[in-house]
Amino acid sequence: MAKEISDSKAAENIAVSDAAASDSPASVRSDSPAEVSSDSPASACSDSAASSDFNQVPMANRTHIAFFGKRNAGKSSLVNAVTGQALSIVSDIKGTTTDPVQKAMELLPLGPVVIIDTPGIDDDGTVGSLRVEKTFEILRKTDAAVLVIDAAAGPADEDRKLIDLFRKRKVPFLIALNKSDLCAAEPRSVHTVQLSSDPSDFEEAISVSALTGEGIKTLKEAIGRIASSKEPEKYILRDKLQPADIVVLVTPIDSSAPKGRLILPQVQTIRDILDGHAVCMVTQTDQLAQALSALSKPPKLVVTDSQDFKQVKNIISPETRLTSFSILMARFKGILDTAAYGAHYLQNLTNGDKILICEGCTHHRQCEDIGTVKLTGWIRQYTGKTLDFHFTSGGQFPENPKELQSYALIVHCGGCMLNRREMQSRMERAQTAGVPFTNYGTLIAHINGILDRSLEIIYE
Ligand SMILES: Nc1nc2c(ncn2[C@@H]2O[C@H](COP(=O)(O)OP(=O)(O)O)[C@@H](O)[C@H]2O)c(=O)[nH]1
Ligand code: SF4
Ligand SMILES: [Mg+2]
Repeated sequence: MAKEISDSKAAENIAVSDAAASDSPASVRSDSPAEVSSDSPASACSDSAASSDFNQVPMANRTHIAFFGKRNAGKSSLVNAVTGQALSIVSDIKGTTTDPVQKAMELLPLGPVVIIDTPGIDDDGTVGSLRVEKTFEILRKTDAAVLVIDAAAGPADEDRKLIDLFRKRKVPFLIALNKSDLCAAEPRSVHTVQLSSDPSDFEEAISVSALTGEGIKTLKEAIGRIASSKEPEKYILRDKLQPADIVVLVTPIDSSAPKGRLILPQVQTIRDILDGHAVCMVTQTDQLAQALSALSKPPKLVVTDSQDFKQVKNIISPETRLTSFSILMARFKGILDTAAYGAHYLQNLTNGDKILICEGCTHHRQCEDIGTVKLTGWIRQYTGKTLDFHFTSGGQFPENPKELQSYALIVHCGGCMLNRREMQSRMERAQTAGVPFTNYGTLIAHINGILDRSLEIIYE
């Protein structure tokens, strides 16, 4: 239920409400690194309401707003003040926030967001550096960042490093100078933070106090502004359809399909087609021929689960456009061009090459079955080479360019649980390391000789 933010009476137009989902412990706090950085499989992929409750906006489609800064700057206190909820534990003991804490909620007028509180970036020791690494994992999926600086202490080297990273990665950010109640400075809401001796090297900062509530309304408005300045809305398919076009979706329900429901890419595609006022028919592969014969005209497009590309290709007429959910997801996440290009690298593989297969979450049996069993078999059969397959899942994705360069090819799942920024960050890391990057659907279409056909609907 929506409720006014308690710390600012004036913030009538900015309200928060819980996504029903996020009361699940997994989505509030998650202790596994893989879970934290991948929107938590429990919350994203399987049973937590955070995104498997399809009445809620999936985590991956929410604007991710994260609070960064040194330990004790007041990040947790500010997260609590901005959301009007006691999400994070506040303490003067350094390092109290040990894992990123994230919560899906409505932040009006912005809409569905995930608010993320991170551990400090100045943590030391082995455990400390693991926490810092988790914080950087969060940065890879951050759509808008708030850098919290203790106003009394001023900016430190760690803050400057973070600002460099925000700038390099083009993450919109703002600086919150917290604990203004402790400063005797003149009462202005906006200050500047000098970052180096170069007079032009500064950033504006908003003066706030999590303790007194001063500046919180201004901060929330500013967060709304930077977060909504992100890219325009992206579509899965609807911009390629005319009203009343017919799209047939082929969704095999086998033993590896989740019980009693469809998976997220299928549900999202159905919704997107309906949003475009087109007509959607859903069938299993075995009933596809019957479904097609019941139509008075051929469909505009058939979308299939990638693993049934071959069967579906043999059932439909050669003139009918055909693509897969995974290819549509690659487009939605902004990686399709690279994925289509990368699929051609199969031809160049040689014996002993290492292939990295990445899954965006950990708990999806259907994808796991495709990634670890079917896909590896198809690649071996197609190339005729002896290949060395490696696997990652959830938040794991190599950061180190040397490690990435040890792979001849990276094949990623559709990434339905990862937000666009995270998928693009993975793709860019592979590109920077010079490693071809593709995805399941694109690669399977290539193996079946129908990649060009699968891309027609998108590039026509
Ligand atoms: N005076 C004052 N203290 C604050 C303010 N914000 C946070 N603190 C205190 O600073 C300490 C660290 O806060 P916390 O939110 O846990 O910092 P974090 O480590 O950055 O998450 C706690 O003792 C808070 O009560 C503020 O605006 N004013
Ligand atoms: S496509 Fe990737 S992220 Fe989506 S359910 Fe499958 S493994 Fe998880
Ligand atoms: Mg904290």
